[in-house]
Amino acid sequence: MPLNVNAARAKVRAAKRVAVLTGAGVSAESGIPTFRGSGGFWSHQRFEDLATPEGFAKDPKFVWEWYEAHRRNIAKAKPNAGHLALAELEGRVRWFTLITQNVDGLHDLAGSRNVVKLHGDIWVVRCTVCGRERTERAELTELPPRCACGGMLRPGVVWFGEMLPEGAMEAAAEAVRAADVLIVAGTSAQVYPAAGLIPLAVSAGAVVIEINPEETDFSSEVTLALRGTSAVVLPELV
Ligand code: BJW
Ligand code: ZN
Repeated sequence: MPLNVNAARAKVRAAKRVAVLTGAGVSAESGIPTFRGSGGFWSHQRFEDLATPEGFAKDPKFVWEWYEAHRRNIAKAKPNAGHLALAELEGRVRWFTLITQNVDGLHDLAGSRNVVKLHGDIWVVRCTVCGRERTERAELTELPPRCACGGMLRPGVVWFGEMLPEGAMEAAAEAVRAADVLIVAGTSAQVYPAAGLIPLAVSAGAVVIEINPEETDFSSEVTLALRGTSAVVLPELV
């Protein structure tokens, strides 16, 4: 086993407070594509059309068709060894917060409990007129779907230019500021404010452990960079 994993394991073992920041890469081995990079959604789709309120306003049916296909793919996916390792780690550390940018719900399915969802939840739908929200896992046949009030529903996710769910960023920042160790797994760390949690941890003096097969903009700032996939490295770490 590489030396870095041993060093990282010692840091995690010594930590009283652990925070974790995850991104799309942790679900890649469950069969859910990432956003950026080759094979990512946005290598063949314009994010402006699919992940902005302007794109949705212009063509809600197109956006919903994409999201419904994405929802069906996620519905088939199972948590992988990386998700399971994080749930196991939570059981061993008294003070643990899992901050995720993912909307797929796989951390919940793996058994993680204290989860802060920065970018919403793909299983939630919200009315664009009355604001009511509900969990909806069933296949949506009529697209775009409608609320009981007649208003159009939208996916309960956060698009570019939109505010994060109330309190989510505050809870995430508080967890990171207090953490002895921050594990950053499977994110390109290009989307803010989530990516800002990494320099926040560095400046607060936390040990930052990055798990990613590729380098990121923050690789040179982290304490330990573990180059590998999360379904392999996270179980080794935990
Ligand atoms: C593996 C692996 C394996 C592969 N194992 N790893 C300039 C400066 C600062 C901010 C801004 C700016 N200009 C604009 C902004 C704001 C904007 C922003 O950050 N833009 C940047 C692009 C610059 N942010 C926002 O708008 C946010 N809101 C906000 O700031 O509100 C305040 C405000 C309002 C109005 C104006 C200004 C400010 C909201 C951001 C919402 C992001 N939403 C999305 C879509 C969600 C819906 C959905 O899922 O469909 O969230 S975008 C997309 O990116 C998704 C992800 O959560 C997010 C992050 O992506 P992630 O997870 O990092 O995935 P990838 O694909 O990028 O990377 C995968 C990584 O995994 C790679 O590194 C691989 O190597 C790795 N990997 N296999 C481990 N097996
Ligand atoms: Zn409504």
